[in-house]
Amino acid sequence: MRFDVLTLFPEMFPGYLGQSLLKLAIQRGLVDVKLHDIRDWAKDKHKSVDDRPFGGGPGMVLRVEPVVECVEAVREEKDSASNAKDSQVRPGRLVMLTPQGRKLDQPLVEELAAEERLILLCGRYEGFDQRVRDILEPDEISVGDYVLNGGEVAAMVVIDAVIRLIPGVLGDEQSSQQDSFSASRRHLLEFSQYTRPREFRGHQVPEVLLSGDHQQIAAWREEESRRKTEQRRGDLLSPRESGE
Ligand code: JBB
Repeated sequence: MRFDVLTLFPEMFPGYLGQSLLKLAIQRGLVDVKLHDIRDWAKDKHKSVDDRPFGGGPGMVLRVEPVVECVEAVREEKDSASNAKDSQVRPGRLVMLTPQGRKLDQPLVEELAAEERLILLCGRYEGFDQRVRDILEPDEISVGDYVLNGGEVAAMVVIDAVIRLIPGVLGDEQSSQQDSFSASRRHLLEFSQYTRPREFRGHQVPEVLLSGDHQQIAAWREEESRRKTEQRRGDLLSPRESGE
C-alpha cells in the first residue's frame, strides 16, 4: 500500500516512520510512504504558502494554488515499484485531515486499508482556503474533537491504524483481528493483561491466569472485557445513545 503525505513539515515524519514495525513493513515492500513538501509548489519568490484571510480576522489561511498543484502533481506520480512497461497511475483516495471531517473509527480504518493508495493532505494555520475542497473534493477525516496545530499528527494516526491491517505487517496475524475495535469485537475493550512477576508490591496476578485451564481463562477474560467496557465505555455497548 502506498501513502503520499502532503505537508509543510515533512521533517515531522522520519522519526515515526523509522519505528520498528513500520520500518520492517517498508523494508518488506508492504508499505511505501512518500513525503511531499507543499512549499515546493509555492508560486512566488518568497515561497509563500499562507496569507491573511479575506474579510479579516486572526491567523493565516493555507493558500489554494500550492495545495491544489501539489495534489495534482502527486496524483500523476507513477507507482515507484512498477517498471516502465506496466507502470500505471493510481490516482488514489485523497484524504484531507481536518476537524470538519468524518470522525475516524475502526470501520473507517478498515475502509481505508482496502485502498491501494492514500494521499494524505495535512493543513496548518487556520485551515485551508475553501476552494481546495471545492476543486479537489477530498474525503475529510477528523481524528477527534480536539484542536491540533496541523494535520501531520492526524496523518500519522491514520497511517498507524491502517498499516496494522495490511496482511504481513504485524508479525502476528491474529492480534489485529482480536483487538478491541476490530469488526468482530467492536463493542468490547481489551481484558486486563499481566506478565511476570507474579507479585509486585503486594499486587498479585489473578490466580485463574496461572491455572492453565484455558476454558476458565477465556471465560474470565470475556467477563473482564464486559465489566471494563460497561464501567468506562458504555457508549460502545449501546452506540445509538452516545451521539457517535
Ligand atoms: C488541522 C486539526 C484546519 O480544516 C479546518 C481547520 C481549522 C483549524 C485549523 C486547521 C489546521 S490543520 S488538521 C486537524 C488541525 O477547519
